[in-house]
Amino acid sequence: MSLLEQRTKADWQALDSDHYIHPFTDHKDLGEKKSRIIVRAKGVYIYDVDDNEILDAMSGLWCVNAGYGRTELADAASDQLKELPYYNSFFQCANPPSIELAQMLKNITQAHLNRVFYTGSGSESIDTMIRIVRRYWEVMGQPKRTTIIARKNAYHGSTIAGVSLGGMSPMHSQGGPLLPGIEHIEQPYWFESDRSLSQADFGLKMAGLLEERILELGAENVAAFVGEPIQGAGGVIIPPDNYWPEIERICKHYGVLLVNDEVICGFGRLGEWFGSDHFKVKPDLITFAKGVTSGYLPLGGVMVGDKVADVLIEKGGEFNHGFTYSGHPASCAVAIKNIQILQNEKLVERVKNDIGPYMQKKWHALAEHPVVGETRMVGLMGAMELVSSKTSCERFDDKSTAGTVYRDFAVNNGLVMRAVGDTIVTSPPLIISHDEVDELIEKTWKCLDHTQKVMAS
Ligand code: PXG
Repeated sequence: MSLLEQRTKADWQALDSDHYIHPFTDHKDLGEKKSRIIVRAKGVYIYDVDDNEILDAMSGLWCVNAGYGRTELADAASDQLKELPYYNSFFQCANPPSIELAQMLKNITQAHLNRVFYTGSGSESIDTMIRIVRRYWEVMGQPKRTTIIARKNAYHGSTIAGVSLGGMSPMHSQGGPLLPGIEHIEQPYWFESDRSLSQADFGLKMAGLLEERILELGAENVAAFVGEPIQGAGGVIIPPDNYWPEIERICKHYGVLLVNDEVICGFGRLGEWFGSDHFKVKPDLITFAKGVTSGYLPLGGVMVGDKVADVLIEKGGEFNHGFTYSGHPASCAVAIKNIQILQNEKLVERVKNDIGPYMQKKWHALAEHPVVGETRMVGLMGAMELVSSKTSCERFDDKSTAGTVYRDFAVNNGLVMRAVGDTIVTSPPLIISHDEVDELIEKTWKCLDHTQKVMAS
């Protein structure tokens, strides 16, 4: 008998509420509302225990790039688990999938990114990256270069290093003290600014904040600047085109390492393999996770550029860092198959030339709705701002209410989207069809109508 046949929905909900501590959840609230139990998925749709079909316009948590129900990925995991379920990568050992994947990653990333360190998640990738960056400067004979600069409202994970590097104030307010040696500058969020500057002037101004901070701290104390190419969890904040090239120029000028956190933007999301390719910058390191396996198994990593890797390998000796699951054979086997799917089905090109432009056009048409102040989208990663007044783009007084009204109505009407305050974000699987985009947009419009009605009442 399957698990589903043994229990009722009420059983699951009661057990869940009694024993399961969920991420980012108010459990008193959940105890009253009860969790939605998701039992299966196919393509772009997830199905709950009542068999409601819900279009997942978030790819799970920005990760199911190849879509649900890929038997090739399940088979890759199963075959590998039968052959070699686990062995570690410490003590001069390796396994074939982890080696093969390293070469594939080298091939799909920029030419100077030739080496990978494997982790089990995005947060572990961030921790690893911080240790690599600081170790690099020690080996370089500049041990004072420890400070890492990131942005406010950035998301870099939930471990203590991830929380500290991220710029989420609700996270900073719990469970301190945080990691020392981290600085935050303002994010390039044009819609939240007074919008008096052109996008181009705003891009230069916000990048200039990095230079100001480096000068305040003294370049000799700064190890790296880290940023998501497009901030995901913060609300799909797309910087002006000149922002990243200017950041790169500043990093180069002061000898500061440039790191792109590609946990969301990587593996085709923006219509290029990586966000740094879209913004045409050359990071010294990138962190990745999520889309590398389309979320089918946990895997993350750091791609280390030659400049840093050569120094660490030539002069660094043993790097005292690693995880039990670094280079897990089953996760790596799934990643290999997943990258082959992205390549064979030309999904990255599809996002750039076909489904991306198709969805962007329809998404931007939503800006006509009376409660939408701005729409933005690159590849298949987008956002819209809910506002009370279209002309002034003023927010609703009761911040986050409109976003919550929208999100709850959406999920009860067959559509998953995330609300970040009053910003609605979307990031559907890269395999979404034209008809499914039409369905997503139609449902979105209905959710907007509902939100408008509730907010006016
Ligand atoms: N960096 C970035 C850019 C991320 O988006 C992480 C690091 C951490 O990855 P792990 O695998 O440790 O979770 C992330 C994760 C949301 C949401 O609600 C976003 C993430 C995770 C959970 C929720 O948007 N991103």
